[in-house]
Amino acid sequence: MSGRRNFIKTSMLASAALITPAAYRGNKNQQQGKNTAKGAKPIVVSTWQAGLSANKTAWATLAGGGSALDAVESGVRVTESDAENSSVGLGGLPDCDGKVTLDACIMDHKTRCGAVAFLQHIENPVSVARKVMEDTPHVMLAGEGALQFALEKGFEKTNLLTTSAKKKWQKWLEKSRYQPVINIENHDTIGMLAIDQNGDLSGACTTSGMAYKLHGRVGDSPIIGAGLFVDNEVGGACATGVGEAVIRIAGSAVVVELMRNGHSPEEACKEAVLRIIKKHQNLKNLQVGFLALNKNGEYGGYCIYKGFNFALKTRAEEKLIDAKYEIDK
Ligand code: SD4
Repeated sequence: MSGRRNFIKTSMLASAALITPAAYRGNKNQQQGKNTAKGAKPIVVSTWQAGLSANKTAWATLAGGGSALDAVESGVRVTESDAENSSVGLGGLPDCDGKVTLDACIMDHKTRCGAVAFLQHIENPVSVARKVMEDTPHVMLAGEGALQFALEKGFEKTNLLTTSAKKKWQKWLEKSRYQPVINIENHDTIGMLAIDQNGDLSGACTTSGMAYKLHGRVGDSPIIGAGLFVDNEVGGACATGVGEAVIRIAGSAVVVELMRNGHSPEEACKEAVLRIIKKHQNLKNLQVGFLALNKNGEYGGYCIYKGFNFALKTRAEEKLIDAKYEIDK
């Protein structure tokens, strides 16, 4: 947990010392390569420690012969409904105005996808995203329209701002006076990728975004190709961390394209991380982690700074894995 706690914890406005791409220290001691889960079908992987319990629920679907799509939806719903998790759904830390606004998306093996952004009052945005995918000709609904759609579909309006999250926000207000100071909180957005018994892939990603973000800010998590991308011929990828950096390189789409061109999941995640490093002048606290799963059930993750981990579940294994990283700090 401690790695996760330190994952993102600074201000984008901070005039902190620059860590430039040229100055960063790569960790030379790490072995590069494939992580192959044996007998890896079905398989589910997801970001962070919270992924362990989310994977359990996803696994119940997969082991019963259910689809990867149903598995990832049911899996990430566990994290969304966990009031203790301050980065996703219920209990998520609010924006600078004290509003909990949620981003989520889902994508399946037929390249169908759905997303909601800047959605308030709905505990399980991933399920609204699935409805967008299945019941509309659109890919993404945002804000009031997304809420109206959710209510029409029978989702209940819920107060997502828990007492503890409200207290943290009020404390933040005292010092920060509505400056858009973000990244100062712990983060554990959930991205999940699964392959079912048919060998089909799906993925989901859901978050309350950066705590104390500007009202209206949308991150990478609901953006197909940024926070999540699935191509059933190749594999899937998802991202966690500073969403702006992920969006700038179309992160998850890049990881999938790198796998298409022969990279292992871990190598693909590393390449995407290196691209982010190359494209950003100041790497100070710019943390991003990618997680990828290919069609063969090989998986891997990579992050900028030490501290990102991901959860794996197969018939043979259930564990939390520390992702390799570029900067040892
Ligand atoms: C965002 N990528 O809203 C999300 C935050 C996150 O772990 O992943 N935190 O930018």
